[in-house]
Amino acid sequence: MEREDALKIVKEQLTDHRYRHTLGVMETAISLAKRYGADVKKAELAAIFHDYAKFRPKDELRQIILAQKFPENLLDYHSELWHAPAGAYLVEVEAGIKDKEVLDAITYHTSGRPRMTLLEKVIYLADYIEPGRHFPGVDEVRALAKEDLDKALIQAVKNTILFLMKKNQPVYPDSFQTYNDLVMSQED
Ligand code: DGI
Ligand code: FE
Ligand code: FE
Repeated sequence: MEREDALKIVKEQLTDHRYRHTLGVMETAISLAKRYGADVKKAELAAIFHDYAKFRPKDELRQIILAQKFPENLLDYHSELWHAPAGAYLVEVEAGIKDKEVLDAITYHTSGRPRMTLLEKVIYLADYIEPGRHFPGVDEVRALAKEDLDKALIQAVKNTILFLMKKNQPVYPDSFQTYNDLVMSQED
């Protein structure tokens, strides 16, 4: 699917703010894909669709997670996690995206997972550092992203976990497993 067609589909699903975020993720994902050798077209497509389901009703997202056999424990954790896997399903059914690598990058863009693919890492990180993001610590991750994809990703996952813990919020186990897997894969 061409960029303009994909953007048109996604624009209808999002607020203006979220659409601008999507454009930022797209540009950032393309640049990370070029830097680290990921498939640039797949990165572009996954970025455009990554938040497709962000504004769907929670009940609809819950039903999709149950029906599509996504891990049910997702439903015990924050509903912010649901738009990622349910979004991948909706993008396939409603927008006709069939590419499994693209759909996986959408599925894991919020929690990550152990043994993330290069494309999944690119999308997770692009979502975190796109120019519209302003949370504490993001500049440090932006700088790391120019040097080392995994080190940047570790910092992003760590910041997210710490952010949740500071608010006494539960952390989805896959987020911890993502952190552990990345740290244990570091060579030094
Ligand atoms: O959809 P976006 O806002 O662009 O970003 P996202 O898909 O990374 O969603 C992040 C939100 O999800 C963030 O506000 C924190 C929340 N969240 C709740 N529980 C968890 C979680 N994020 C992660 N990574 N792990 C959790 O356990
Ligand atoms: Fe998201
Ligand atoms: Fe996003």
